[in-house]
This record gives sequence, C-alpha cells and structure tokens, in this order.
Amino acid sequence: MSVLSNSNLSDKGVTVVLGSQWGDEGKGKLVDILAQEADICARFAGGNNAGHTIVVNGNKFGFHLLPSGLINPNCISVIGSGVVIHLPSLFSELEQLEAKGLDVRDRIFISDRAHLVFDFHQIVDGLKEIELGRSSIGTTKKGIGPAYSSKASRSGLRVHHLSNHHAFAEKFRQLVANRMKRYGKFEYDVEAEIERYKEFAIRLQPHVVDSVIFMHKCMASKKKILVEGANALMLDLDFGTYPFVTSSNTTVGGVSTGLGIPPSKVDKVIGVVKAYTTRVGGGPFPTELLDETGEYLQRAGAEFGSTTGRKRRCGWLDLVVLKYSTLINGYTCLNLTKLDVLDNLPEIKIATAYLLDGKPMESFPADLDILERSTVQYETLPGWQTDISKCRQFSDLPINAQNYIKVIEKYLEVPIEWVGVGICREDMIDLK
Ligand code: 2SA
Ligand code: GDP
Ligand code: MG
Repeated sequence: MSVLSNSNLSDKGVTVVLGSQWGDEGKGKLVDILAQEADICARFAGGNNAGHTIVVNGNKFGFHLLPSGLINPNCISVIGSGVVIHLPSLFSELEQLEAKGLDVRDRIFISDRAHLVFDFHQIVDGLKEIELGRSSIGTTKKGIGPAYSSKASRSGLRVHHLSNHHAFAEKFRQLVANRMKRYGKFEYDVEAEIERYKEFAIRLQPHVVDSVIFMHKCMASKKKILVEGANALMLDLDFGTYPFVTSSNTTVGGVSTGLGIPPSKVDKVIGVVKAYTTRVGGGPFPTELLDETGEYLQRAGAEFGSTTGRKRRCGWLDLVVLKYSTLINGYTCLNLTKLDVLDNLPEIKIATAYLLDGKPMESFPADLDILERSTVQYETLPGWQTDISKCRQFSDLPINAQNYIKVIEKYLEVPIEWVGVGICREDMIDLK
C-alpha cells in the first residue's frame, strides 16, 4: 500500500531518484514508496558497494545490487549496462530476499553489457588501498574501482562473455595475469574460479537481456519507469570530490550511459537530501562535526554503513554542496529525509557559502587544496525540540521545522515534495 495519495511518477517519461550529497540520504526508502506505482525499477551504475535499507511492516530489507523497487510484487527490476556485478553477491542477495518471503527471481533482468566484478577485483581493491596508505580512499573493498578500471582499459569481462566458456576462460586468465603483473602474485585459484563461473553462467542465463531493447520496449508501451541512483553526486567520478569518489557516474548523465535511455526521455529528477550531511570513507567534508554534536547525529541517525557497517562521519547541512548538486542533476523536486534526527537540537546550522580569502566562492571547487584553504559560512536557525516522528502533514510540524524546510527550498529554488520523519515506509510527509 502506498503511503502517498497523488501520482508521483511521471506519465510523460522516466522518473529518476538521485542522491544529492555523499550518499545514504535514504534513496532506498523513497524508491520503495514510489515503486508501489512503478512497472519497472532500474539501476544504472555502481555495484554492491551501495546499500539501501528499507523498513516495511516491521521487516527490514537490505538492497545492494538489486533495485529497491522489488518489494512491490508487480514491479520488474532491471540492472543496466552501467552497473558492475559481482555474481556471488548477486545470488546471495537474491537468496536473502527470498528467505524474507519476497518472490523476486522471475522479475529480475540483467543487461548483457554489464561488466563483471570478480573476487580478484576485490583483492586488488584492498591492495590499492594499502598502497595509498594514509591517503587511502576508504573504499568498500567490493572491487568496484578495479572492475571499472578493467572496463575503461577495455580488458573487462561482460555478462555476455559468460555464454562462451572457452573464450571467457582465456580472457579471464589474461586479466588476472595482468593484475598480478601490476600488484604482485596474490593468492587466487584462477582455475577454480573459472569452474565456478561455469555454474554461475547457467544460473544467470534466464535473467540476461539486451537492456537497451528491453527498456525501449517498456517506454514504447508506456510502462511507468523508476530509475534508482546508487551512491550520490559528491561521489561521482567526474563531479565528486575526486579522487575521493566512487568509479562510476552517479549523476543524471549516468542514467543515459548506464541504461541506454536518451536524456530527452528523463522527465522527473528527484533529489534526495538528508537534513544534515554524512560521508563514509575518506575525503574532504567541509561541514563535518568532530565534536559531541557530530557524535549525537551519528547516534540519533544510526549512521552506520549499510554495506560495511562503518560509522558514517556527520556534519551540518551544506547548501553549497546542494546548489552544486542541483546544477548538475537539475532536480525537479526534492525529498528531505531524516528531519526527525534533528529533533533534540536547540539550534541547527546550515552552510550557506565557502569563503576564500574572505570572499564567497562561486561554487564547490575542483581543487581540494583550495577547498582546504576555504572556510565555511553558516546561518544558525533555532531548533524545534519536539518529536516530529508522528507528523504526517506540513501543518503538523513545529514552526521552526517548517522554517528549516522553507530555508532550504528558498535557497535551492526547488520544491521539497516529501519530508522523511522516521525509518518506516509510513514515516513520510507528502507536501504536494
Ligand atoms: P567504492 O567502494 O570504490 O565505491 O568506494 C569509493 C568511495 O565511495 C564511497 N561509497 C559509499 N558512500 C556511502 N554509502 C555507500 N554505500 C554503503 C552504505 C557504504 C558502507 O549504504 O552505507 O556500508 O560503508 C558507499 N559506497 C561507496 C566509499 O565510502 C568511498 O569513499
Ligand atoms: P540510501 O543509500 O540513500 O538508500 O540510504 P541508506 O539506506 O544507506 O541509509 C539511510 C538510512 O536512514 C537507512 O537506515 C534508513 O532506514 C534510514 N532512514 C531513511 N529515511 C529516514 C528518515 O526520514 N528518518 C530516519 N530516522 N531514518 C531514515
Ligand atoms: Mg546507502
């Protein structure tokens, strides 16, 4: 049952949900809600580094590689060509969802052009991090960067390669040998892995499609299509805090390159904005709070990585990041999430500008050394110190919470259409 009354998905084109900060904004929760009215839910980038937690009727579901729309039994899932797939993880995620009573097997379609992540990519991910030492990225060690490196260097293996075992084995041996040349001989049973993939190929075969044709047929027959972003804008390979980013395009352009959908077919872009900011892993974080308020947000927001269990770093909401994010993704509306986490704070700060040599900078800088030299300008707003978790309408919210929402809306010039006030599907205010 949808908790939202009006129609939320575009009937003119594709609806996209994207993370606007450094991830974990609560995209999965919104995707689950919107998927109640979707025919198709598709992923376009990333791999099982992503983690989305959804709570429905007291049951907790974790999605990593599979799209978060699967709780609707009528929603079909597509994994596009821009996604990188670790097959053992895919099958284990399928089994975990089935163990929770979800019948998903016949509703999952996977692009024949998607690249494969192998265990050796994960080993290399760990070795690269060790090599970087103090400047390590803090990756999830799921092999994402190394798999996209294989793709970009044109030596990767794709899903369709599984259909010719002999050719697959040849390419696989070459790929591992090449990585061992670079990183030294690591422990890895290449022949056992090749055998394992013989069985995986058979298991995967019923799910494999040409996702370009599949998606275009769905669009031609006016199916309602919801596209789910993984990771988020500031982790985008091109626009994020490079090199402290993931290795894919997590932004709106990734929808076209990762699903084969022309940009003109994207009609609605929903940005998911956490009411404060979090980041997991290394890299700059201008509004980070290394004090008891930061610890409070971490505890109250239960900010632990849903894939690795790592503590997430926490800080104030950053409107400089969000303005930059809005420029790139062109949000048509926003979902503000986790507003309830701020309930007990007497005052709340919002970053409104970065100052360099006393002057406001025009946007988020590319150069992390310049970012390091800048200082953050804040606006301080009064808190509401009231439990808002039971609020279901804008008018139920305390005036200071309403004001917080209005300040964000005004600065970004994008309407906030939903506000999250708790972990469950029902804990959402519809502002439309
Ligand atoms: P990677 O593994 O190569 O993609 O790591 C590169 C950077 O991207 C960050 N990253 C993430 N940040 C937030 N959430 C992610 N998913 C999990 C979650 C993370 C977890 O939902 O909590 O469980 O730790 C995610 N995936 C990648 C990563 O921290 C690096 O900074
Ligand atoms: P995603 O990667 O963007 O899908 O987000 P994650 O699932 O990794 O992290 C978001 C976390 O916040 C999850 O544990 C959600 O259950 C939780 N969450 C989502 N929305 C809300 C909200 O409005 N309030 C609270 N308190 N928790 C929320
Ligand atoms: Mg997450």
